[in-house]
Amino acid sequence: MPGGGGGSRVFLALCVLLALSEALAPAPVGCDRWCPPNAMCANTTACRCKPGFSSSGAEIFTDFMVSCDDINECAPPTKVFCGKFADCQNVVGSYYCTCSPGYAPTSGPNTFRNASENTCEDVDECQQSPRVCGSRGVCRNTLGSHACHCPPGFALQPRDPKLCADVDECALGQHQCHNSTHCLNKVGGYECRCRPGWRPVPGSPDGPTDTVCAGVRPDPAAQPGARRHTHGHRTPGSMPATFRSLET
Ligand SMILES: [Ca+2]
Ligand SMILES: [Ca+2]
Repeated sequence: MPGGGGGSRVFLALCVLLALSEALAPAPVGCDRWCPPNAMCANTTACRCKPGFSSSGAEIFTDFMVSCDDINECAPPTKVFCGKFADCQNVVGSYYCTCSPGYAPTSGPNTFRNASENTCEDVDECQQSPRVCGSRGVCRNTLGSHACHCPPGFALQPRDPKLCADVDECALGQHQCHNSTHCLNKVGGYECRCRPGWRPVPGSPDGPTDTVCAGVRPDPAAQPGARRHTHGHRTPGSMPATFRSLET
C-alpha cells in the first residue's frame, strides 16, 4: 500500500480482527465455527444438520458447500401419521398435526405430533350459536361440514348461501294462481286475490292459492234482473269489458 507504514497496516489488521471477533458468536467448546445455518457441530472439524433438517451431502460433513434444508415431514413418503380427520402441517425444522377443517379436538391441545394424541371429532355446527343457518334455515350436520335447508317458500340467498330469504313466487312466475286472480307475495308463501271488482266463486276460498274468482255479466236482455256468475278466463288480459263487479 503506497504511503502506508507498517504500523498502520498492523493497526488495520487488529481492527478487522476485533470486528470479526465481535460479529461471530462464541462457538461451543470443541465446535467448528463454519457450520452452515440449521447445522450444529459434530466435532472440531465437522458439522451435522439440526433435527428437522437434512444435509445436501453427508450426514456429518466437512464440506462448507453442504447445506441443511428443511425436511417436509408431511410429504410422502412420510413416517408421520396424524390420525383420522387430521392434517399434517410442515414448518421449517419441524411439523405438527391439526384437526381437519370441520373437526376439532375433543381434548388436548389444538396441535399434536402423531395419531396417539389425536382426539379429532366432527364439529356439530348445528349446535353452534349464533345459528349457522340463520333464524329460518334448517341445519343438518354432516361429517366435516353441515348443510342449510330452507322451509317451503324460502330459498338460500345467492349472496349468503347459509341464510334463507323469502321467494317472491309472483315475480318469478312460480305461483299457481288462477287467471281470475292476481298473485300477492307473502313472506314464506303467496296468496291469490281476486282481481279488482271480482269475488270468489261460491265455494272458493278468498286468498289461498286455489282461489277462483268471478265477475257478473250485465246482460239484462238475456236474463232480466238476474245476476250471472262467470268464471274468469285463463288469459289475464282477456277479461271482457262488459264484466262488472258482483253486487253486494
Ligand atoms: Ca359437522
Ligand atoms: Ca314468498
